[in-house]
Amino acid sequence: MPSEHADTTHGETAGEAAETDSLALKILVAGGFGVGKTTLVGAVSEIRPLRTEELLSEAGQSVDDTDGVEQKTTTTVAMDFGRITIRSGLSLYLFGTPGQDRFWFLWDELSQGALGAVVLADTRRLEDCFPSVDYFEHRGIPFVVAVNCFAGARAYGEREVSRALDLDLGTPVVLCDARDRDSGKEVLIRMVEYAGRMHTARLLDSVS
Ligand SMILES: Nc1nc2c(ncn2[C@@H]2O[C@H](COP(=O)(O)OP(=O)(O)OP(=O)(O)O)[C@@H](O)[C@H]2O)c(=O)[nH]1
Ligand SMILES: [Mg+2]
Repeated sequence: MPSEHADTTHGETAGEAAETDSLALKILVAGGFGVGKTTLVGAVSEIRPLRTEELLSEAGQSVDDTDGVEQKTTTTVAMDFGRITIRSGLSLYLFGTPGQDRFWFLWDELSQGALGAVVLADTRRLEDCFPSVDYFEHRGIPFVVAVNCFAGARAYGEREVSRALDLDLGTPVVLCDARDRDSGKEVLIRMVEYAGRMHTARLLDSVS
């Protein structure tokens, strides 16, 4: 669940207290290997992002498919962590997942308490994000699909991507550049708005 910090002290009026209230939401940044998760968290984070990169080794060459990201020399082995303030009183704690199948065991731990997720996709290998899409769908965690538009990749529209991934109607697809702060922030705002709507709808369903 999202954590809420009400930094109120004795003697404050309700108005003053409201101004100092702050909400921190946990968001996952997921997707296949080398799709730009670490890049996105680093681009938007206002603190120095925590990274857990290790060099890609020769031993891993057969499983680490760097087609399209040939300049990639490292991979995330635990998680990325960053923080962004969306507006006064609302910040997001970003947790980037490791992209390789051998680190799946970390996902359940990472997704604990997450409001929602961003699934990054690369249209040159869209199938790599199927496991992430399945993971969040099965657990009922709201997510948006953010297509990281690599140079040289054919441009697909949001509808085409949605159809190719067989997404539930309403699951947002956003085009982005993971290296660009404003673009990444836009994705996160869409994610928070969507997750807010989903969680509210579920709450209303549960009391009706
Ligand atoms: N051209 C281009 N390159 C990008 C973009 N985003 C990331 N890259 C490059 O693609 C490579 C992969 O980026 P990462 O951010 O490490 O990908 P990742 O999803 O964290 O990778 P893993 O943690 O190993 O799964 C890096 O070499 C980036 O510089 C992009 O939008 N355009
Ligand atoms: Mg990474």
